Amino acid sequence: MKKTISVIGVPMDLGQGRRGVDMGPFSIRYAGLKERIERLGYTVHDQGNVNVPQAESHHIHDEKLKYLPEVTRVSEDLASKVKDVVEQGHFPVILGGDHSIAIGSIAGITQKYKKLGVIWFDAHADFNTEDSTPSGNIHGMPLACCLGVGHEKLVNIAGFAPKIQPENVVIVGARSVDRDERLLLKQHGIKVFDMHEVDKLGIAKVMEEAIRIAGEGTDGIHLSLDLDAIDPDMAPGVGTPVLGGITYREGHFAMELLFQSNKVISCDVVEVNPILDEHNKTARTAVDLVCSLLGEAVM
Ligand code: B3U
Ligand code: MN
Ligand code: MN
Repeated sequence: MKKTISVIGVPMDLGQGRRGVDMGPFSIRYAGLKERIERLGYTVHDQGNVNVPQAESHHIHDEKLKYLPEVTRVSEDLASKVKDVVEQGHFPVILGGDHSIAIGSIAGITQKYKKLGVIWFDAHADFNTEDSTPSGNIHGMPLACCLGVGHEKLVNIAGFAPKIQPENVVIVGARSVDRDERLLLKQHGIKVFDMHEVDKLGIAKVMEEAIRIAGEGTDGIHLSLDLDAIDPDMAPGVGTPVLGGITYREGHFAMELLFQSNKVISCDVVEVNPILDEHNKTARTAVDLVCSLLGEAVM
């Protein structure tokens, strides 16, 4: 029997500086997410959206941690929604919103999957803290938070920390990492397959290693898919596009290998911004990738 997929939207744009990413869940649904997944033989429950406060009705109190109280509140809400869904045995597909939502999604998933492996697909490392951040944007910090590194409010979502261990975490697709962030990654022993390594080793070898790191001895793998990992030619609608990304074919091949590993239990799909997009191309790329992750090409 195929797993039931639960879709949860998080229209969050408080974790970064460019408006419009709050419409990500709408644009991904509009691109046919539910119908496409149903066509693969899954049952899909759309759980609707988590409530996110409007930026205009709130002030920035801390330039190094913008909208900290609001992001904290949404993360707690999301964590409890995701926990319910995984406890029912569903596979959550969590739609951002900016990448700060991964703090809440991983806090929810790890209440069931205690030893979780994480594959972080991203042009960035999202490993800043309030001390290293160049922007104060929390979407540059979620991976660090999940490892217990960062502001105590964000680190302790759902009342425990850390959520994950460095030896089960791997970043794929990085090509824009800040100087201090790089030191933090080294210090915490995080494996990073940047674009140099994707070019050198090929995506098949990179994914084989990534699946080993995140999958061996863990209860499952969570894929946190930032669309800016993909090259801007297929994913132009993101807040911080970076040239030289994962190609469409590499992206699909990576998703197919993840499907074949049989270890993926959940995913985030983040940073899709329809205001910056070309005719919803990025949302369509996102749906295509999720379908490959769920076995569309290799049934
Ligand atoms: N590392 C930078 C930029 C950034 C992180 N994530 C995205 N952009 N999408 C920062 O602000 O922390
Ligand atoms: Mn990211
Ligand atoms: Mn990114």
